[in-house]
This record gives sequence, C-alpha cells and structure tokens, in this order.
Amino acid sequence: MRVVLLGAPGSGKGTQAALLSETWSVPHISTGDLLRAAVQAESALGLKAKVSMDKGELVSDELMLGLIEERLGQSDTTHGFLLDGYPRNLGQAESLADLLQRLSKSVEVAVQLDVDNEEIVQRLANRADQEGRVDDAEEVVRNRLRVYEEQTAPVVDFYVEQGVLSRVLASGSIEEVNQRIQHAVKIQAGEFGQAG
Ligand code: B4P
Repeated sequence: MRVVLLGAPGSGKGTQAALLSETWSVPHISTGDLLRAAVQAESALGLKAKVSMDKGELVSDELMLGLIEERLGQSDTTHGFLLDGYPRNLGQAESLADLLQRLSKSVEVAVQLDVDNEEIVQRLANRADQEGRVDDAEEVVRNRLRVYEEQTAPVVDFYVEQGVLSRVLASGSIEEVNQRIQHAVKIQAGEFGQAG
C-alpha cells in the first residue's frame, strides 16, 4: 500500500495519516513533522527550512528531495507508506515518481482532501491557540493557502493523469472523514487488484 495524502494546509492530512498508518500498518511519513524535528534539533537543514516555514513558503525542492530519499530508503517502507505533505509541487511529484521507479514502485493511490478555506482558517486558528505554531497565525495561513493554490493544486492533475486520484470531502468529524478515505482507497486500490 503506497498512498499519498494531498490537501490544503489544515485539511487534516496529518490527523488522518496518523490513524490510517495504524489501520494499514504502514509508516506515516510527514515532511512537515520531519522538518519540525530538524528545526527543533537546530540542524543545518532545520535552520534553512525554518526561514521558509515561518513565512508559509515551501522549503526548497532540493532539501526536500534529500529528506524524502533518505526516509524512503529505510527498511520499514518495504511494504508501503503513507506520505503526508509530499509532493507539494509538480517538481516534487516528478522527483517522487522517478525515485519510486528506480525502486520498481509507484504511488498506488493519491487521496485529495477537500475542505473550504474558511473552515481551514478556523481549524488552524484553534491549533494556533493550542500549540502556538508560528505558521498557524492567520496571515501566514492565508499565504500558505495561496502557495497551495499556486503550487500544490497542479499536483492533483498529475495524479489524475496517472489514473490514481480519489477525492474525499474532508469536513465533518475526524471519524467520518477517516471512513470516507478508507472507502475511497479500497475502491481505487481495487482497480489495481489489491483491495482489502
Ligand atoms: P505540514 O506539517 O504539512 O502542515 P499542514 O499542511 O498544516 O498539516 P495538515 O494538513 O496535516 O493538517 P492537520 O492534520 O495537522 O506543513 C507545514 C510547513 O512545512 C509547510 O507550510 C512548508 O513550509 C513545510 N513543508 C512541509 N512539507 C513540504 C514539502 N514537501 N515541500 C516544501 N515544504 C514543505 O490538521 C490541522 C488542524 O485541523 C489540527 O488542529 C486538527 O486537529 C484539525 N482537524 C483535522 N481534521 C479535522 C476535522 N475533521 N474537523 C475539525 N478539525 C480537524
């Protein structure tokens, strides 16, 4: 099971990936979490990434490719993975396809989580209150949404062309969204003859 979760910031990728990784027993790979760990460790990569993250911009493709290449090279990904937050632009989508092709693999299902922007701003305002993330401040969230529209939305078409995209309505309770994703993935994976 090799699944990519797509969606705007705050659409619930991280929330859902954590649940699905338990259900499917595959690792949850969040580039946001990897970057936040690097920032906290004050590594060279973390210091560079923090400048972009605090403004709601994307971290450079070059840094991201190194990070994802290293993570997908680890042995726990042999039987699958759930990617959350990568790819975030067309260049990353193409790099991921090349990387997986070298390993004789591909993305089997890409799930697009759809939520409207005002609900996202509200969710992230709640998280800003609870967790104090700099990039959840309202003006940074609005910039992240702009970056998403300009750079990440085209990735959806990339996976439509590959014939692996499923769209899921991501408002409603966390459990409802989770059930919708599981259903969508079962149908999509079924087309690969791998349902269940
Ligand atoms: P991410 O960590 O990916 O942050 P995100 O988009 O906000 O998270 P997500 O969509 O997972 O939302 P979540 O489940 O947490 O990225 C942060 C930054 O890192 C980026 O801006 C960028 O700078 C950098 N970055 C990451 N990947 C990169 C890449 N590939 N290339 C370049 N740069 C990269 O949910 C949000 C909130 O909503 C939570 O508080 C949650 O509790 C709540 N929620 C979730 N589902 C809900 C529901 N159904 N109902 C109500 N609330 C819900």
